Parts: sequence; C-alpha cells; structure tokens
Amino acid sequence: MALDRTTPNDLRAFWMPFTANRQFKQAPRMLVAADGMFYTTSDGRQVLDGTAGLWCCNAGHKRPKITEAIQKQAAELDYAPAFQMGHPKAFELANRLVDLAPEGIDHAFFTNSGSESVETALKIALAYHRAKGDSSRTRLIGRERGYHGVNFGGISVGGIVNNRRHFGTLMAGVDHMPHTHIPENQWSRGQPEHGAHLADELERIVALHGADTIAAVIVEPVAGSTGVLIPPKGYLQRLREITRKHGILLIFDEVITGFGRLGSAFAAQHFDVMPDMIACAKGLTNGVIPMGAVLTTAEIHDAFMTGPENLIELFHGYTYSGCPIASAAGLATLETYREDGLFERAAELAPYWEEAVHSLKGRRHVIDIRNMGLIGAVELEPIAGAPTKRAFNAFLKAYDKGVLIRTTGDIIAMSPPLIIEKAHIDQLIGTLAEVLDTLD
Ligand code: PXG
Repeated sequence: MALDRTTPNDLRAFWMPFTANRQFKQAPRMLVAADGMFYTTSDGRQVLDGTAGLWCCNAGHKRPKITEAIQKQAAELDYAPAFQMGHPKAFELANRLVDLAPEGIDHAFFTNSGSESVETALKIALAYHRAKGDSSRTRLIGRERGYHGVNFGGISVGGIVNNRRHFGTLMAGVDHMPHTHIPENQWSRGQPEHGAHLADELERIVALHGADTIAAVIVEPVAGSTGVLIPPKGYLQRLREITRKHGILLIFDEVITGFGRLGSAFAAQHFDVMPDMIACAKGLTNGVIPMGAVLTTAEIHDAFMTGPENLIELFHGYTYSGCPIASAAGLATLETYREDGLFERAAELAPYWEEAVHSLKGRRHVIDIRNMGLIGAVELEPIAGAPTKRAFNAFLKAYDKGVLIRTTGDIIAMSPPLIIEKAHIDQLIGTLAEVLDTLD
C-alpha cells in the first residue's frame, strides 16, 4: 500500500488540541504510518515511539488481531443503539474487563475517553450516595497537580492551573488535597520513601467540611500528565483507610496506569489497594478506537438496582457507549495483551528501564529522575524566564534524531509500548543523552 507522505498544503482549518498551533503549522511534524515500536514520518523517517502514542498504544502499533477485529466488526454490525438495545460484544468486553480488574470489581460502564470516564465516575459517586439516601454527600475531592481530563468535572477536581484558569468558576463544592511531589524524594527509584503523611490532609478536609458532605476522592495512583508523580510508600493505603473510615468513595483514575503500564492489569493490583471505582480508557483499545470505561463494585451498582424494574436506573450514557467497533477493538486488545504476556513483560523489563532512565543522572540540566513500571521522567532545570522551553527543545531535537518523547512543563515523560525491547530502550535513552548534551 502506498503511503500518503505528502503534507496538506493548507493546515489552517484544523484547530489542534493542546498544541502551539501557529508554531506547529510553520514546521509540521506529520506521522503517516506506524508499525510495532516505530512511527513513519511524512519525510520517510522511522521514529521510535517512546510514549506509546499518548500513553495508549500499550501493545505497539498495527497489531493484526486488533486491525482485523475492527475490519470484521465494521463489515458485520457497524453500529447498534446503545440505549435500551444491546449487542453481544459490549457484554463480552464488560465481562473480560471485570475479570482483569481487582477482585470485587464487578461492573463496567462504557464511555469514549478518559475525560468521559472521569465525568461518569464522579456522577455515579454523587448518584450512589443519593440512591442510598445520603444526599448531603455532594462534595468531590481531587488533588493539586491532578489531571482528570478536560471536561468540567475533571478540570474542577484536577489541579493543573492552565487547564482551569481560562474556564470560569468550574464546579462548586470541590476541594483539593496537596500533591505528593516533595523535594526529599529527588532521584527516587520506584515508590519514594517520604510523604505517606500527605494522605492525612484528607482528615483536615473532612474536619473542615464534615464527612457527611463528601461523596468521593479521586486520584491518579501514578500521576502522568502533570509530570510523573509516584505515590510515596504507604500513601495510597492511608488514603484508602481514611476514605473507608468516613464512608467516602475512592476513585482511581487509571487512564494511564491501566492495562499493564506498571506490570499488572491495573495499578490497584500493583499497589494492593482496592478503590470503589476505576476510570480507564487509552490502553483499553490500544488507543486504536476511542473507548473508556468506569469499573465499579457490586455495592455501587446494586445501590441503583432498586425501584420499579421498568425504570431507567442511571440517567447517564453516551451514543457510543460500548459501540460495536470499539467493543471489538477492546476484546482483540485484551487478547493481544494476554497472548503476548505484555503485563508480565512490563514487570520483567521495569528494572532494566529503571537503570536506563537513571543513567541520565549527571547530564546537563537534569535536576530529577523518577520511574515506575514502564514510566520514566527526567526533569530539567527551566531556562530562567522561559519555562517549558528547554524540555520542548529536547522534544524537537529528539524527534529529529528519531525518537518520540513527551514533555510537560520542563519534565520529559516516557511511557513506551510494553513490547519494547532492551535495544529500543538503549536507543531511546542513548538518543536522549545525546540530546541533553546539546541543549542550551
Ligand atoms: N485521566 C488521566 C489520568 C489522564 O492521563 C485523562 C484522564 C483524559 O483522557 P482523554 O482520553 O479524555 O484524553 C487522561 C489523559 C500526556 C497526555 O502526554 C496525557 C493524557 C492525554 C494526553 C496527553 O501526559 N492523559
């Protein structure tokens, strides 16, 4: 098949997301094909994918099983109404998902993205308490530096200032815990030692508002977009104890940690902390077709299953909730993960990855490095008066040298597909080392 390697001659109409549009359009970076660990650019270069797309292509690119499943599904049943109708694959996928999830998670509600999974989880939390007659529980608690997508609920509980400041007053009744990124933990490998006590800040919030006004706490077990913040040892356990003590639901936003990133299906299993809900997306379909899900306990689900059986229990859902092609892609993705043993592979490779990422200590401008599973972050000293510029320059130089990394602020984040080989890790980190040496 001939690849379209041309760049369109008019780039104006497409308003690109989370992108410096004017800068991009002066020097576009176009990807035209992908296979395994590599993208092909419009100028015919191979670029090693150090980020699994945007943390989503965990099985690497162009996986035959997933491609075939999508093609077959499109030819067989392209779409089926999602409300008051069903099709078999959505039910099948829900079963497979709860099989993968921690013991005690029994139901899946489908969405189309991480942002929608977050909104759905927050709404279920509010409606759950109301269904139980606890309707004073309306407050939602997030965390500073948290990223929970871009919809109004998500940016309200989220804690990234640029994602919030332009959009008015956001949702009322939200409070935030402090983030866990403290200087004592510089150069940490895996979970840092210090900071479990930061979970106790929830007690302060409970004392301020009263537990009976709080519906849920939402956190990313490992925060990604904000620059890779790893939970201190004991922190998530403490959060679970405090939420349980006060009847507050605990939601794990596993949009990036789900599907093997830490070496187990979900971070909940890796940390052995059982949340009440898991929001996921991305790796659910290997990033190939938009899809997300909220996974819940039977206790939450069953609280809605009361009243007359002819009535809708939850007034929520999307036209594409569990749509046939996404469901087919999800099933094929989960099979691919299982057949290739990719979660186990991520766990096996994690020590090699850790050594490789930390080998960058001592390079110019590097002020911190942290890692967990197949996630790594290299933080750079910002250029005085020009924050984000140094890391973005690293991104541009790395792309020119054939590796794709991500930056957020002055932090370089890497999250490769779980099929990565040691030689690819060497290429990724070796190229980044060269790039760091040439940065202003
Ligand atoms: N929650 C978390 C924890 C996420 O990381 C979302 C929700 C929203 O998902 P959607 O599918 O609505 O984008 C995310 C998304 C990056 C990066 O490079 C991270 C995300 C998206 C794009 C880029 O860090 N995470």
